[in-house]
Amino acid sequence: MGATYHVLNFKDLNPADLLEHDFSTDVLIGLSQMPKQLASKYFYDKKGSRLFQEIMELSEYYLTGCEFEIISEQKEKIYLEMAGEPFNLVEFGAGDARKTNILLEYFQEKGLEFQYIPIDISEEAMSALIELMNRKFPKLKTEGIVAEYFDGLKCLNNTEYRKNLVLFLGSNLGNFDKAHSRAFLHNLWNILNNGDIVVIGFDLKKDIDLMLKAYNDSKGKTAEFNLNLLRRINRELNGKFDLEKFRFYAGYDVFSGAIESYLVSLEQQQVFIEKISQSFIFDAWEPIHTEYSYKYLESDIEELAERTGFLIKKQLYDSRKYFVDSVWSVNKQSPNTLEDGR
Ligand code: AVI
Repeated sequence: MGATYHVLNFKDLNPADLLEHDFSTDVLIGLSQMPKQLASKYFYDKKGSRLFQEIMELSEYYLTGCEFEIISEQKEKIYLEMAGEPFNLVEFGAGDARKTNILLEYFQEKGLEFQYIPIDISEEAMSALIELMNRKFPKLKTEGIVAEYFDGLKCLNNTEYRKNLVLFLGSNLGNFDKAHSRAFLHNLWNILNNGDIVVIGFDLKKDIDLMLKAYNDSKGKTAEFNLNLLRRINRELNGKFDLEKFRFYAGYDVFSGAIESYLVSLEQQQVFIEKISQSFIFDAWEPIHTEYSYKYLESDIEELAERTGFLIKKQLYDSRKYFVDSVWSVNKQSPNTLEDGR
């Protein structure tokens, strides 16, 4: 037993995937586009992962507290879905798995037979998690995978047949745009078996000021988290970004339902990135888009489940109804409707 992890290697991927997975290529493509963009998946280097932990501890960032409350108080409702047969507990974007720990403890107390498969993009976060698992749950078989979500899915394909409980907590799905969330869930549906359970955390649409405060926190942690991406480019790609010449901005788009985050150039400037042998010109007030954080209506969630082949079994809300952990089961009885283009 015990906990181990492996890093998904480039050799595990097919050549078409390689392009997608190179930081320098993504930076080159993203900064050559109009409007410029950098993907939020690159936030999570060692410093970025630590900053995200700090964000999760802020009361303004209500999402974590809400989900903590849901899991602490309604864990039995998830347990009841899984009692009876051995299963894999797969978690996408596990991070420090603080909320999942509550479930792991509870499942062990109840004598459930399962193995834990956390998937996370950050090797630093994964190695800390594996250390924690060895300390806290030495008897639990844990096999971590360091990979992006879509690649992590490919690994699951290889696991032996067992019932699956898939966790996608923390509103992580909200960082995908609509097309990517559907594609991810559709791929997940393809891999899973009829009756497997998926628990997805959705941040619900609410008072706009409250949502804005969560991303414009008074300690400036979210700004640091975004700016750290430029620091990462400087360190890993030998870039020449002056962080003082950019500011963070987050706004809410009522039509798309997303908090949209940007780094805005404070002056006209040219930035050289040595590893990609290219300079990028920024106008004064030109933005780089860094992140979408989508918020949902209940009807959005219902539509998403239906279109991707899932049945909603339970909606677990926090007491303020800010957040929902939506419990879905894989429905392979009726045809999946993703392809019909509705
Ligand atoms: C990981 N993800 C769900 C967070 C979010 O709310 O979009 C990342 C984050 N960005 C700024 N603060 C937190």
